[in-house]
Amino acid sequence: MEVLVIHGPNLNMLGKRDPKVYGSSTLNEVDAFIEGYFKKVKVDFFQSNHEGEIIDKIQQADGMYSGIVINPGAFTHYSYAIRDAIEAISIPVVEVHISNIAAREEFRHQSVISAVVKGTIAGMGIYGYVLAVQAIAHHHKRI
Ligand code: CA2
Repeated sequence: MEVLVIHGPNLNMLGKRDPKVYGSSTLNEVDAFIEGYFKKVKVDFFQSNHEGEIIDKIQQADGMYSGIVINPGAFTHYSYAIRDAIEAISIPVVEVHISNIAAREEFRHQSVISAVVKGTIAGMGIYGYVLAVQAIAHHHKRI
């Protein structure tokens, strides 16, 4: 089983600012944290600040991975292009937010992505990524 984790815009800044909202781990530490949970699942990681690169990656992942875990960053709230890319693929996609977007500013309450993913995990910090990978393994009856 192989799962692709996609980190959207500004998540390369993790650990460098806003530790109260997003924790103090850097993106590399987050990736190592996720990887450390799984022996039987190969996890690949991709980060981009660019919408088109994220869309390219989603399209390329279809059929190549057992599923995608995506934190679309602020694209969550307005990117119909990422939503369309997810809707067009066949593998399961799980949306993750480190923070509880429902408890933050009004503009973060809406996700245009949520309707086209298998499920969404928000507010569980970086552990949410682990839950999302587990959800994909469970979807394939691996756990
Ligand atoms: O809670 C999340 O994971 C978000 O997807 C993170 C996005 C935000 O726009 C969403 O509303 C919720 C922002 C990621 C920016 O991450 C930073 C981390 C450290 C310093 C600066 C930005």
